[in-house]
Amino acid sequence: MTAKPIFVLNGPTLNLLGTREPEIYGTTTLDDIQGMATARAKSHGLTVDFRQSNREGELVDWIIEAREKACGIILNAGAYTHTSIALYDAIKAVNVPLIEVHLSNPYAREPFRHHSHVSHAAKGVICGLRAQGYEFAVDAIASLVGSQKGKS
Ligand code: DHK
Repeated sequence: MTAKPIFVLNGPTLNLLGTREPEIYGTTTLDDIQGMATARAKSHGLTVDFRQSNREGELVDWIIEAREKACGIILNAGAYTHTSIALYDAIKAVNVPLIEVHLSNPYAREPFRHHSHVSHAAKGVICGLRAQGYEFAVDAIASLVGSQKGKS
């Protein structure tokens, strides 16, 4: 088993999942998503360190922390996706594979959501698949870090 966890980092307002605009984000709560990501990671012989913050600087600190402590990063930066050069710079500064996730499909929504600073630094992007996108992101990190569990 890889010793380092996958950091799963969630940005602003994602703590309200389940009741926040359910027609866009679904009814799955962030606790539910944590459980899904944890179970999926376990199936690959991996673990997750799951966090949420409404503060940009805290997300930057966590990405920098991942440089030493994580095997990969899954990031849903919420609205900071579209505004934060600080997050872009932090991702570029760490040599850890990062998968960007969104519950909704930002490209099918308002024009201000069509640009992502995170995408420029991400290894891959998963959007529009709601909570299941986090499971696919765990699969992607497992593949990128060469997890052997489950391979025949
Ligand atoms: C979540 C948010 O909070 C929005 O600001 C993004 C993203 C989309 C999501 O779909 O998970 O635009």
